[in-house]
Parts: sequence; C-alpha cells; structure tokens
Amino acid sequence: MGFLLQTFPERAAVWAQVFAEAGEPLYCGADQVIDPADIRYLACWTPPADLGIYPNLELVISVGAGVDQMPTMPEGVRLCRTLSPGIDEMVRDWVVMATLMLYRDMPTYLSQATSGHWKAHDVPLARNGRVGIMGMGRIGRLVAKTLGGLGFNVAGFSRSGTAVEGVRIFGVDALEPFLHESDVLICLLPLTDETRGLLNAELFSKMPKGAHLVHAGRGAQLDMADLRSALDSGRLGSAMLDVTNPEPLPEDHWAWTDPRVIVSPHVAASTDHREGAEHALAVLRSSRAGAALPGLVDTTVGY
Ligand code: NDP
Ligand code: OXD
Repeated sequence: MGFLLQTFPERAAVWAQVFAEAGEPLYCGADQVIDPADIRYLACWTPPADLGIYPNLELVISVGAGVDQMPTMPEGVRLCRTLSPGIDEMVRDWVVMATLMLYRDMPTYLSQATSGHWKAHDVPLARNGRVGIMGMGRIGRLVAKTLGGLGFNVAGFSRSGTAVEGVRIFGVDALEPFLHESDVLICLLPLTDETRGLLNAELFSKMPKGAHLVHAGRGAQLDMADLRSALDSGRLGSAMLDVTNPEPLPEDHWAWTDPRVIVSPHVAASTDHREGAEHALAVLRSSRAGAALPGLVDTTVGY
C-alpha cells in the first residue's frame, strides 16, 4: 500500500511529519516512487495527466475543498475532497467580511477616499438586511450561523432543499423567490455542470435593484461581462469576488479598477497543512477499515 503526495515543499514537509508521527509511510513526490504499481492513494491538487501510470490506484484526495479541477477518475478510482474546519472557518471569515463591507458601502467610501471626499451615506441596520446564501453545505451553514448571529435575515438555496435551523431554505425549483429577497447574494456553490455560468444577467435581473454579490464559489460560475452590465445598469450595487473568470484575473481586466468591485486572488481559504494531512490519514484509515470515506465525492453530481 503506497500513499503518494504531490505538492509543494512546505506542505510536503508537514505531511511527512504527520504521517511519520502516525507510523504511516508517505512518498513525497513521484520521483520517490520506485514501483508505480505500489501506489494505491494519491493526494494532490491536480493529478498527473495520465493516472494510468499507477495501475493499482484506488483513491485520489483533493488537497482542497473543491474537486472541479480534477479530471474524470479512471474506472474504480474513488475521489475525496479535503474536509477541514480551518477551510470552513477561513471562508466564513472572508464571506462575513465581504458581506459587511458591501452592506456598509465600503466600495463607495474607498472610492471617496481616493479623492479625500468626506461624505456620509445612509447607515443600514443588519437586521433590516436580507442575505441569500447559494450552497448550504459545510461552509454555507457556518456563514448562515454567523450572519444570522449579527442580525441579518438569512435565506439559503441548495439542491436538496434540506432544512437548516434558523434559515429559510429554498430548493432548486424556488430560485426566483430566493433571489427576489437577496439584498446580498453569497455564492458558495461547487462548480458542476449545473452551476457553471449560473451567475449571469438572467439571475441578476431577479435580484432587488442595487443588491450586492459576494462570490467565493468558483470563477466559472460567474459571467463577468454580465456582472459589469448589471453594475452599469444599477441592477447590482457592488460585488466582492474571491474567485474570478478567468483566474488569475489579467492585469488589465476592468474589474481590478472598477470602484464597485473588490477582488481578492482566491485567498478566502488555504488548506492548513496539518489539517489536510490529518484528513488524508482519516481517509486512509477509513478505506482500510472498509468504512465510509470522509469527503467522498459523488462523481455523478460533481461534488
Ligand atoms: P459542500 O459540498 O459541503 O456544499 C455544497 C452545497 O452546494 C450544498 O448545500 C449543495 O446542496 C449545494 N449545491 C450543489 N449543487 C447545487 C445546485 N446545482 N443548485 C443548488 N445548490 C447546489 O461544499 P462546501 O460548503 O465545503 O464548499 C462549497 C464550495 O466553496 C466548494 O465547492 C468550492 O467551490 C468553494 N470554496 C472556495 C474556497 C475559496 O478559497 N474561495 C475555499 C473552499 C471552498 P445539497 O445540500 O442539497 O447537497
Ligand atoms: C479549495 C479552495 O477548494 O481553496 O479548497 O478553493
């Protein structure tokens, strides 16, 4: 049973230590592998182009929360994503920051600051604000709890429409009423065939005039040209994007300098190395025991 990690040196060093502490062997890099037939487990962000070089591969683990960067797995190879409280908490913090910044008009004040312009605008109360969260999974639920705790009226949108305490939940057949009441729309959806390009002109047209967009899902869910038109028409007031389309955002892209948009370079979360390694060990042990795998991806739905 061989476990191969393909990653950058800082992460590899921590994983090597965590695996050594657990008494589990680990190959850090393909160059350490003498016999590819020994490899049963592979952890990486993106795998080698030809996974067939490991004929006995059973399982691939994405070192992040998402798996949209992964190719279709070969027959019989299972795919897991990383479950890590640190990822969930980091994204929650970014989303809460972004929601407050947009709701409290920070793009306008940052823009005024460039010319030293002291001008106050209306100050809204959180409890008068309606927040709509697309994706009520691990991260969406954490965000809902925090924003609800600040007083926002929180609604959630998910594929299954599973109930979440304290949140008005809308299923996929109720996207329109959900959008109607989203003064701040937060996207925390995985990228799948169903969510690609979902944040577009048609969707924006269903939101309250002047609403805001917080996007930390995946760049390919957003039509950036439609976002610009929605901002120009006043349909949307502002947007804060941690993920963009494309990524990285080109140096001369309009969104960098548009005062209504704040961009961060896909940094809402970065997997803590130790938590990632511990998750991989949990997957390894569950697999050996024939137990349910933490973070197992349902490849038929894509997340
Ligand atoms: P989960 O798998 O726990 O939750 C996904 C949620 O999305 C579920 O509620 C699911 O519905 C819902 N969903 C999936 N497809 C659809 C659809 N077509 N329509 C409506 N709802 C849908 O994921 P996480 O919360 O852990 O992470 C969510 C995403 O956040 C990741 O996939 C990744 O893209 C992004 N992310 C971004 C990071 C960043 O740094 N910017 C860092 C980490 C994650 P249901 O509950 O019914 O299954
Ligand atoms: C992730 C990410 O998927 O960083 O973990 O986006």
